[in-house]
Amino acid sequence: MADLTIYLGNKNYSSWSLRAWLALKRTTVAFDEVVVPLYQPTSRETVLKYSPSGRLPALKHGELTVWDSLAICEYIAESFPTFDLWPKDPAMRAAARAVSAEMHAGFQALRQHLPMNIRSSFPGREITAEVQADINRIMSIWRDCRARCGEGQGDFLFGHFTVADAMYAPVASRFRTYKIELEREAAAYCDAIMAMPEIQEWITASRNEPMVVEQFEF
Ligand SMILES: N[C@@H](CCC(=O)N[C@@H](CS)C(=O)NCC(=O)O)C(=O)O
Repeated sequence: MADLTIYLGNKNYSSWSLRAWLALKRTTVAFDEVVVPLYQPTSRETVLKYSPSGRLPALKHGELTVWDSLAICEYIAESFPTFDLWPKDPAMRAAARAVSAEMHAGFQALRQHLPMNIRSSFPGREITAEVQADINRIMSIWRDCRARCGEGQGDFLFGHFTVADAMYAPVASRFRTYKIELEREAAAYCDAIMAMPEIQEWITASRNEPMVVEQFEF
């Protein structure tokens, strides 16, 4: 049993869980994981054993519990600094934190209308003006981040993988599930995220989950 355990919601649906897990997985440190199937009659009671907010993900490190995806990413970045989960340059780091916070706090329309369903493909969903506005803002964020780090600096938002990529990875998955039309650079970024071995491992696990949730908002 590792000293670190991450508690996750269903891998197919829980975008917040994916964010924290991906940041942790990228460190290559050993950890255990526990998936709690959400939206079952006993889910809330089980989740509350691991997370005081009643929501997942949550991370246990020894005696410490950290809940909330962004707080977990921050904690992982601080605990394992050699993995450079934030950009080293202060200006880039500030930008990476700003776009991560914007994802964490926003894009309600996108999250509501295009929920994560990483193992599935649902082309042709109606894209409302609000959802399109979220998509446009996300493409603009990605363009801006890529412009800051310069040409030929790696495939991720700030060149190498950072927490910002963990925060936007479920968006790349949603864009693929719903076959969203994207500008070329955004499509290339989504391809880079979806090709990550860690994402492929998560998708394989999501396919092995028997549960299907019809009505959800993750
Ligand atoms: N702000 C939280 C949101 C966590 C969240 O909403 N988790 C969902 C799963 S993706 C959950 O636990 N839902 C269970 C429920 O609401 O009962 C975070 O960033 O971790």
